[in-house]
Amino acid sequence: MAYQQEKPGGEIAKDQREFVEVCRRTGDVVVVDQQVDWDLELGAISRHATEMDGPAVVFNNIKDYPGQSMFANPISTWRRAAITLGLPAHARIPEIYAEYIRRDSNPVGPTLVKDAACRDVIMKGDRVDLTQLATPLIHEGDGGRYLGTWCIVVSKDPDSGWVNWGTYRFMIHNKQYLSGWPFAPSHFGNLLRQKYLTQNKPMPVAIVMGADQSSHLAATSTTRPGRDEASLAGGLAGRSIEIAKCLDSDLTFPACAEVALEGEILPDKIAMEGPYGEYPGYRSGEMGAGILMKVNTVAHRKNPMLSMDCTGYKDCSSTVTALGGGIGVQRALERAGLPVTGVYIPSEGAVHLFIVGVQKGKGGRETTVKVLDALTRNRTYATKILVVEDDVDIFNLGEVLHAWATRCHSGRGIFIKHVEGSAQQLTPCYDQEERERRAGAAAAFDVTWPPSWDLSDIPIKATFQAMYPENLKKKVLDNWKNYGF
Ligand SMILES: Cc1cc2nc3c(=O)[nH]c(=O)nc-3n(C[C@H](O)[C@H](O)[C@H](O)COP(=O)(O)O)c2cc1C
Ligand SMILES: [Mn+2]
Repeated sequence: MAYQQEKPGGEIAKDQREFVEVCRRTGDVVVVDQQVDWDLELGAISRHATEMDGPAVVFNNIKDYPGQSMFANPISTWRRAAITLGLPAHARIPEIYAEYIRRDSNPVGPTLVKDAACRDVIMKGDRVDLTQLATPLIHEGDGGRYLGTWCIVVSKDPDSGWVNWGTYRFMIHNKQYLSGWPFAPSHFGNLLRQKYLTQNKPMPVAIVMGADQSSHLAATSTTRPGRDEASLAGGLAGRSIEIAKCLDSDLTFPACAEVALEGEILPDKIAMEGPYGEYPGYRSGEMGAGILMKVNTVAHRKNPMLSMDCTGYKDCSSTVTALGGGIGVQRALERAGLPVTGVYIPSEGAVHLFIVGVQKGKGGRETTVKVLDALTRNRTYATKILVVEDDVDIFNLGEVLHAWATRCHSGRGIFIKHVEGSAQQLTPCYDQEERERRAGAAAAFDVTWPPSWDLSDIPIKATFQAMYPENLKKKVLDNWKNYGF
């Protein structure tokens, strides 16, 4: 299918259905009316589509689930990240980053409304049956059917009242229970441990699906604790997001969501969870102890359109982390006083490879080691960090690879740091024993010229840009067509 060059018109979709419509106009969604099986077929189609950098998919005809549909891979390409931010679908990655930064710096508080779109059908108590929602078995070998992937998980700090939105995976345990696996250092993991488990209190929680993409993008961003993701979503959308209260608690969620599950994490129970085909691009872990959520209320629209990320190599998770995460990392490095000019976390590197741009002449060993220290302090997601000078376009992987291969001194330009307690356990190259200790390592590559070198010592790039006089370059470009190109 050919992509259209049409502008999405600058408007930002207010809910999931509008977003699908905008994607339809730009060729960024395929609507599948043919029946597909929730048992692996839906997942296989979604996986193949995202690996091709292809369109998102709406499945309208899911075996055993008449009347329900599924929106898969909402933001797994840069085109759909651009559309989410109201940019033309063909916007370049640096433009998408710049737009995100602009919107992120202008948060807009949410508006509390009475009605939520998802109240057409309500199941409560014993009538709750999670298997009545069209939930796929996404990959072969998954521990179960994952219902929460492209979801917003709502929780609250009972002391400050801060409401946290995040995206964390949840698997159907049985009709009334879900099991989950929030990383220990996530906001949800922290709140659960510090504010509920230690007091043996159940934690109220809501999981919503099929909201507007501004809210989903905000939920997946890397923000500081205490920052209101609903206001960030408002900034990303350029308008106040309508939020509604849960039926059973005062948790608030995007009022346009198609499905809302309300319940509580039980402090004294664990449940088996995983394995799952995860964002590093591998099936990660074995079935292990996860948290257990009792679902007390299910509410959904009459013909709900659920949402999912077909997690794995080049998924929504690694794409949105490239955006919100890259900018979060840049801010953290700026706060640490480093001469950073940009951060790119390419989805091909699955959140393990961070490319950090620094001002020309301010690189070298000292800066590289400081970047390595800053990026291994709390959560060690990056296992490879490339520090490059700003004459290298960090968004151009070819240029970055060229600089890395040629400028990084293999004898003295590589720095390694071992971490204990902060490593990301899903990192594929860690062994079981390291995972248990949350131990790991990160390497930083100094891809900059030594600051001690004179300008005259620095090799000149053998490129069109660098090797010819300005007036000749201009002449060549002006005559490009005349030469016969
Ligand atoms: C589809 C998807 C699934 C995710 N699953 C998890 C998960 O199971 N556990 C987790 O801790 N983080 C998961 N993440 C990453 C978090 O969403 C991300 O770290 C985000 O910043 C969390 O918000 P927080 O900073 O409010 O904790 C997932 C992200 C996406 C996009
Ligand atoms: Mn948060």
